Amino acid sequence: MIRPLLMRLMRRPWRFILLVVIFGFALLTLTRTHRQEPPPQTAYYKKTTKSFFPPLKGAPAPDQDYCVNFPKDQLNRIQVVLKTGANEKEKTKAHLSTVTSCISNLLIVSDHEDRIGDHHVIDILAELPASYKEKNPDFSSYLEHQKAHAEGDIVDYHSGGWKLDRFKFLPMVDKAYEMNPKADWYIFLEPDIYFFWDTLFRLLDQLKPEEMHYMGAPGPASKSPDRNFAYGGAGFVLSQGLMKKLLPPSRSGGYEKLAHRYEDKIKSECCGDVVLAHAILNMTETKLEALYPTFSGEDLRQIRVDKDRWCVPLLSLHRVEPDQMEKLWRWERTRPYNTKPFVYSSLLAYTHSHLTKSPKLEWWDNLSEAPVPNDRPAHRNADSCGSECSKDANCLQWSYSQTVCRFANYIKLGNPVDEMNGGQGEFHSGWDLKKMGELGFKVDEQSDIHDTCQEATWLTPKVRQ
Ligand SMILES: *[C@@H]1O[C@H](CO)[C@@H](O)[C@H](O)[C@H]1NC(C)=O
Ligand SMILES: CC(=O)N[C@H]1CO[C@H](CO)[C@@H](O)[C@@H]1O
Repeated sequence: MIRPLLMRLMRRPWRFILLVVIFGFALLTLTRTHRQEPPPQTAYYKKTTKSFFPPLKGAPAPDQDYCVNFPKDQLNRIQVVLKTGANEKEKTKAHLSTVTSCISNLLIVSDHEDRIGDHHVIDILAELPASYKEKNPDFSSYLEHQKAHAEGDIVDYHSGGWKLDRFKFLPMVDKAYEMNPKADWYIFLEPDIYFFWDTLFRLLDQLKPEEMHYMGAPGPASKSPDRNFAYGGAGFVLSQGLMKKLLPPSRSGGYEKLAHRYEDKIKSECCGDVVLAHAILNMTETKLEALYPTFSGEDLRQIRVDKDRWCVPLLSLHRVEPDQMEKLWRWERTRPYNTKPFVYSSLLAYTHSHLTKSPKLEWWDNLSEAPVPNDRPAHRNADSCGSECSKDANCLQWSYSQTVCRFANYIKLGNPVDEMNGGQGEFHSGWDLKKMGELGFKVDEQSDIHDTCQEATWLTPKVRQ
């Protein structure tokens, strides 16, 4: 077939040339149009990642070391910083015995110097130039505290503590770099943040530390109308490449500190995380790579699991109380193990374990929001509300109280309701197990819930222009 064709072409070379020209032209236009239309950026991508910190196998012993399989070699690459305050001692202790218990090179910064167990807590405000504290009412509680401390008294910050919080951010970043200038990644946490280390390592493993990275959840609009900053309450991550540019060497040795450079800015701004974002943009021209809801900043009762988030890796939770911190840590370390990343729907096995017994709870408000239209039979009683929810394609959970039936297209845990309920009577909540099952939520023979998602969908960072 081919041979005679070739011979015919050889006999009439102009045909051959024409063919090549046409083919070449077609190829050129094809690549042209390809270059003109870059593929649209998708919100999610799929990527196989390896497990770094698998839970323990088998039943835990009473004196179990939950750090046994923590990847210690990763500690050479990361510098974790815990920012706390004198009035957060209980939370800090809980954090140090759970989430940060495996971080042997942890840096703890606070508004006063302290010892907690084996840990030295640094008074990071002591690093600030004297000019910060002069004629600055925000520092009056700090100065009183220091004076009392020097005289051997123990005093609480009471209400003054939160005013000082914003002043910790810049010297905290300065200190982290000064203490460990070679780390690939700098991770900043607060004592009520729960952090899933396995998710962090799987995320960092996909990135190059020498590139510029400033990652976290965008802050709430109430703090700054331009939400282009990483909200402190969700935790945030800076790369080696970024730190190098953020803190250039100074002529007199050491680094040009942020706390000096942005003193005026921090005095006039509301919040430390907002000013840090400003400093990062000003020094490195890097904007926040928003990875919400992987960095979530939400708490256990309010966190929303829905179709879109079902397979999104979960990295941080916020406002986790000390007792919850301990319970969740124990659960995470001993849950049935699979090699997949921890995603939003994995959390349901913890928050919604009651569903292995019943799809309903009494005296419970699951934070369903959308009231069903008035004329529906759903409002007759709790059972009707539940059965109407199962007929609605979008309804994943419902609540019934005071003759009002509400649906939601998400799954939340919510709160217990006082049985007296202000004399307002019954409060029921229910979840639609059939639709949750279709999404991947299943209870096995051992009444365990696991492996809810087949393949993780990682978030593409959102960067505001
Ligand atoms: C950083 O801030 C300084 C002082 O406000 C300003 O002069 C400089 O142009 C800024 N640089 C960038 C890159 O925005
Ligand atoms: C405790 C709580 O947050 N309850 C809420 C439950 O949901 C209803 C409807 O949205 C709200 O009105 C309640 O405040």
